[in-house]
Amino acid sequence: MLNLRTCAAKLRPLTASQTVKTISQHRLAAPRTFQQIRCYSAPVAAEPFLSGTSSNYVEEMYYAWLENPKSVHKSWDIFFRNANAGAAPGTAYQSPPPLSTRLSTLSQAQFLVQAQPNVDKLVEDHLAVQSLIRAYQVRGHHIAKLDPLGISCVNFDDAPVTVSPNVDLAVFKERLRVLTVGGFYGLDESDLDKVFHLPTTTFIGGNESALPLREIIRRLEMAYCQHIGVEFMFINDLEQCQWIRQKFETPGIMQFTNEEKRTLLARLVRSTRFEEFLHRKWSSEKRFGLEGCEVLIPALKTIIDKSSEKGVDYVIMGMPHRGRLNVLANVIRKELEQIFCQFDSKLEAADEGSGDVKYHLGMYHRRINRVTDRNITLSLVANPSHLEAADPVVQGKTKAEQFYCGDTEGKKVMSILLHGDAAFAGQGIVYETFHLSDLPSYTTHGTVHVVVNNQIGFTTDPRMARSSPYPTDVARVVNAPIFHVNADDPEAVVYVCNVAAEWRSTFHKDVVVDLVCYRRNGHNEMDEPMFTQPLMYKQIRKQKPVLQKYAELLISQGVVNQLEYEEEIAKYDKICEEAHARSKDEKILHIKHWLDSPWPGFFTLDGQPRSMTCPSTGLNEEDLTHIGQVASSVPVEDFTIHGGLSRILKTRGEMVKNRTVDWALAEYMAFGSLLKEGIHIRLSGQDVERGTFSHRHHVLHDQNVDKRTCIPMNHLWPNQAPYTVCNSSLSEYGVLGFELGFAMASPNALVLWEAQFGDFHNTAQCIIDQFICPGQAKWVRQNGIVLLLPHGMEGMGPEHSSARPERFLQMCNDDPDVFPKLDDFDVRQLYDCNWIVVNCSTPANFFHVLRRQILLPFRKPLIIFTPKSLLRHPEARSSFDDMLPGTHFLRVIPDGGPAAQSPEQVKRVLFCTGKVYYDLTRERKARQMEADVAITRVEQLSPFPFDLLQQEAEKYPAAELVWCQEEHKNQGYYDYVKPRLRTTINRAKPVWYAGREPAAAPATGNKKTHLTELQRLLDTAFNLDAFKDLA
Ligand SMILES: Cc1ncc(C[n+]2csc(CCOP(=O)(O)OP(=O)(O)O)c2C)c(N)n1
Ligand SMILES: [Mg+2]
Repeated sequence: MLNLRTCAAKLRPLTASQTVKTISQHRLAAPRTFQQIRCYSAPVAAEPFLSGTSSNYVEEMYYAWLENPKSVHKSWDIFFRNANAGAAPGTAYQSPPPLSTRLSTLSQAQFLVQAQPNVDKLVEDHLAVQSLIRAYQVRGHHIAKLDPLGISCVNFDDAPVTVSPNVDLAVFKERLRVLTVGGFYGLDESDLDKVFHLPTTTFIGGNESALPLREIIRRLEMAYCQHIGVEFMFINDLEQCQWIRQKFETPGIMQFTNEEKRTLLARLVRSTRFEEFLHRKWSSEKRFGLEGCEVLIPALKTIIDKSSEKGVDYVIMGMPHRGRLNVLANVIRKELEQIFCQFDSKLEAADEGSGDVKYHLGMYHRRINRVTDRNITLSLVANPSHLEAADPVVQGKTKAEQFYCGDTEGKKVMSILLHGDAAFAGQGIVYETFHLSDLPSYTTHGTVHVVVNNQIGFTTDPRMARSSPYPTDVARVVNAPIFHVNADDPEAVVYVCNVAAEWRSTFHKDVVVDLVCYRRNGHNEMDEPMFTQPLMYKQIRKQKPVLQKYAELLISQGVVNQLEYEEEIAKYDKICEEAHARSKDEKILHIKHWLDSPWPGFFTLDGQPRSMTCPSTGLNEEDLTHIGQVASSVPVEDFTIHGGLSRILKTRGEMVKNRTVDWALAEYMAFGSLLKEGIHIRLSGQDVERGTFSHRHHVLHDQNVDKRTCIPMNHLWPNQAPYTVCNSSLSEYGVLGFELGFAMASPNALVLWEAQFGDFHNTAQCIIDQFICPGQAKWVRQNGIVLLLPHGMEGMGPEHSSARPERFLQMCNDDPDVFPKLDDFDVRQLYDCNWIVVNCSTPANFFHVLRRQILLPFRKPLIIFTPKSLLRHPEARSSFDDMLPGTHFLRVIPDGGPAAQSPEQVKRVLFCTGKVYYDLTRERKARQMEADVAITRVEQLSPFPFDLLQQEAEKYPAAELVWCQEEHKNQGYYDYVKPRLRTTINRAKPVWYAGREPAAAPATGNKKTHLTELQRLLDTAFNLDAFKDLA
């Protein structure tokens, strides 16, 4: 009996009085002595194989068995079970089961175990404790006290609980109802003082490996249910989960020195007093203040400090309106007078362009980080009002900066993205951007996301703004941990920000900090929030500002005294006042001071292009031949390509021998030649590596070795720039934004985004409308991104037919009614435009326009409508002769046939652009009208080649002028071209239209109708009487 009871006692949880501290002390101490309850002497001595020295070993084994019975040998498992079950001395040991288990032995052991209901209870209790720990880890954030207002809009119980060592089980049972299925897993009051071994999946023990249940609960509450709610258990990587547990569970881990507390207070002073200063000086100006989330400033500074400590020296940020001026002033350290003078409505703008409101402008600043004493560059990307639209742009810029400094793992350059709660949940671009985060050619190796979760979006509260419990749930798709934190607890905020930065530098993955806060004022300072959120705002009115709360706390702790606190305030107020006085000396507003991506060396010191000329974009014969040969070969050994591809490369080789190029080769020539000149090229978009139309084949795939690829373009020249070609995710908004950001980083790169079909660009409309089209006008920054938009009516139906040229043309800034008076027309006109829109009809012209993009002394976005059927059209070929030195991009290609020889005989000039040219020439030939009708191709639509078209029109004095397009009349180019053509001829003649009727859809879905329409437009184009009655 004695033996049985002692053995049972060994396996029973310890009582609270025998805390694990005692156990661990014993476990570490040598020689070991055991208190009575832990004493093995009697039963152990009775076992034939146990001696005094082996008992240590047995004890280790026993602990291991308690945690996991499978972790010990089967024989020990049976021994411990039997001993626990009360086997008589000497009988607990069973020899290991033979391979052919003797049933009688096994069933005897099982009988022993089953005979003891206590064992089941013990196992159940341990399992219950494990489940309990897990429940806190998985769902503790649901009952954390995250909402400073205490009116949590998240639909979880938020019953505040005071965590004291005297755990009140009734309270916890109620709380755990939320956390656990079936309450408390069968544990009850009597279990509170029992000691349980802690699984390896928790760190609440610190140095202890077992704790009384009461303490387990208390520590879990401390870790998971205070002002920090950690959401991470969905992450499917054990090491990452352990890392997070360790950061939040380790007892006493959230400690701050007095110095750190004082720094935090000083940062809160700056943040708070900055808003107060603006409010005092410009009480009726919109500034989208930070009041209610002042802690954002110390939060960001903490992330930057920690990242700098870990080796980051360039941080690229994107953020919405809320608190932006404060971030500029106190995080990026923009000179205060520069910010204040933006409020002066009388200042004139120094720079051309529209400029932008102060809370959209960007910034670039390099300074010393005072905490780490290391240089840090901070850049805030300018953004439009469109919330979250800057996210992919920031990522693209970050990727580019990493690329150019060889930072392949994101150790030096990182991005921080700020979000509002409503926008983060509502805007699809957030999701698209998250899905770029782990793709090899798009990853920035981890972004720290900070959500200013003021629990409202303009006038809409979260119940109406999202279907997910948290605004941050979108981040779960990429396994990003999410740290919710009560923004009224500055130390908790700083703690999670430190962890977030460490997470990023450890795992190079995204992480989210959700600052649960409130918005003290209306959406902007003019708004009355009580109209729509009366109860919330009654509560907000009662809310003590966080600075006051924290100052009182530190004063009560003796960390600072009242006087020091007041001095800190006075010091910063004085800084603001002095800067304000200086701001009055500013006479002119310089948007240039708000540039987010300077290109040192590219412009003159005062920001002008270094010349106003563009050299010939032609290339010498050897280079053309060399590039052509590489493009038609496999430049690595033992590499088997697909037979079909071999034939394609062979055809290419023959073209090179014949000194001709098709579209794909022309592109190759342009890219290859720029690479030689040190220009990095990045081509991104859906399926661009092969090309949607299977014409490009820039990445070769070994047919015998999985994932073995070769990019011949990277085997062209010894010291060439790298070529990046990357199939993107199926996103337009995200990927185009990303490439735009990539192109922002350097003028010495050709960055191209290709749409699968041109019409898909409209899901990226925001990037086109808000960034590409007006970017330079709003933010004085240039961008040379190229959009390749497959376009053309091929009878493929309403989709896939139109890249919507009319939309791009409608947004061009050239005046339809004014003939520009320019000296160096072609380059100057390019300099003045907001973007360049072209539709090339020959491969050579495509080659030239790509090269011109880089050889120009400035950068403009370039929109190219690219062909589909012309990719393989036998006539759509160019000779090397059109690409040699001295040749250049042709804005207009005049007729070179009989019509041009006797221009005065010509009865009609057909102006057109793109692929319809080939239909027109075929038809003209068939009708033998080559001397009657001239066909002039407008290759550069915008800026409009007024000068060249004027020459063309004057060349054919007797001719009618007709614009011909295959697109419907209300689409395509007609509306853009007609008034401009009229201006070139001083409105002396009408400009007629030959093309499809106006329509709602871009094209018919019926092939026959398509062909009928085409024939009809050709008939009109060549019927010289077509416009007689209309004249
Ligand atoms: C794409 C887009 N849609 C609508 C708006 C208009 N708008 C400006 S702020 C705002 C509310 C934003 O709420 P939230 O993201 O929570 O940020 P907060 O203002 O609360 O900081 C809205 C709807 C916008 N700027 N962008
Ligand atoms: Mg909000």
